[in-house]
Amino acid sequence: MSAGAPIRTFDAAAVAAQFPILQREIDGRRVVYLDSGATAQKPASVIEALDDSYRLHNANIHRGVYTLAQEATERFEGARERIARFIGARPSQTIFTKNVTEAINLVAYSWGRRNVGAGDTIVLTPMEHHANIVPWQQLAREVGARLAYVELAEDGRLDLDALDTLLKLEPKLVAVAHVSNVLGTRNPVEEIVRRAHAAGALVLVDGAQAVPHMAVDVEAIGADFYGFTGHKVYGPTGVGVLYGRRELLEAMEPFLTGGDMIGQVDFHESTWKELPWKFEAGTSPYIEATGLGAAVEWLDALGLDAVHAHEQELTRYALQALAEVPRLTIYGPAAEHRGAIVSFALDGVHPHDVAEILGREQICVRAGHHCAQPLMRRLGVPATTRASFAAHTTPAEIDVLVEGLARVRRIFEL
Ligand code: C6P
Repeated sequence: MSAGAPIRTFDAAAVAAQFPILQREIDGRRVVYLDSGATAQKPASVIEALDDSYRLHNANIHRGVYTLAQEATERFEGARERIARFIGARPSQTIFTKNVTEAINLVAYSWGRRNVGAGDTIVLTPMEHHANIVPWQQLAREVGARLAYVELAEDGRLDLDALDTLLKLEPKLVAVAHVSNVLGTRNPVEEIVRRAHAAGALVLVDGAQAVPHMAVDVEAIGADFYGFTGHKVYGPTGVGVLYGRRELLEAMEPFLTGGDMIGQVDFHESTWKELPWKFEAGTSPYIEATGLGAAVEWLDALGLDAVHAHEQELTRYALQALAEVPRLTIYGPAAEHRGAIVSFALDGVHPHDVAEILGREQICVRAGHHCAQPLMRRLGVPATTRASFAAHTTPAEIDVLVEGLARVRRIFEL
């Protein structure tokens, strides 16, 4: 290791050994996967759970009375219980969606269309992913509401005084990322909820970049809605989760309608099932849910606090090592206010070129606007290069990244 204290308490290499894809060599090189912010790789136990579900327990849920169908239903609802426990929620308030994007749209349509009207304000932050901006823009356009953005401080944290100023507008909702997918900023969501509730606003938290990396207790946070996406939590694609406060969910109309979510259907009207099924129209991703259940079980076995401590130390190590790279700008706050994400730019080199050159050596990072174009505008850059870490990331992989950046600088004669 070239900087910082060695990481002793957490055996990331042993964790990495559980990921088949991380054993791959491409062109004679081991894959250095630093793109878990885009999607997490899957440990063998998750792949095996999916395989098991398809091989031995596949039948449509909530329908058949035969053993296979009962098994599939039990496994689906068992996964819901496991995932609910993982985020400190009740199963009835843990709704399966396709991803966090759908979770946010569900709230924007079912709650927003009923509760936000002309002249109302929705408060967002400039660091939101498009998934937590565009649904609110659509709602605002339809009902004549307006959006207001909390200012960022110089280091990429939210300016809570600016939030207080916006709360004087008596907004209906504050929608905020728990962790920014670009700046890595870990927002003080408990404090934001406290202030927003005192002003009479509800709070939706986009937990996509938080849930894989730290223990999240939605009830302790006090959020009215909290969403996350399965594929970033070491689970499969096609499944996400929306948690909502019971009385809000009960008062909301369904988002999507059709099969499975109904009580009775007559020629001209229908009734709905109770929570959470009222919001789960059509055949649910019941196999994927078992994969996500296995993923949170896997994370629980590692221990979220240990994972978080490891990733914090890794982020600190990365920030120190990257700070020594000449002509490199790092975006976002100090390690103690960050999740496992570091975005940066090399002076005079397009972020895509950086990612492309690193990619030739199988160092997988993401470059682009990261679905956060308003934030890019605020930072005054077209794009950044981003390294994001996971439980399996080792300090040696950070060293490989830093060596790769030295090669990029040599190529561009910086
Ligand atoms: N961010 C990234 O590389 P979906 O597509 O619904 O699974 O996740 C959307 C999403 C919402 N909020 C945040 C904070 C996110 O980071 C993401 C996904 C990926 O940063 C893909 S753009």
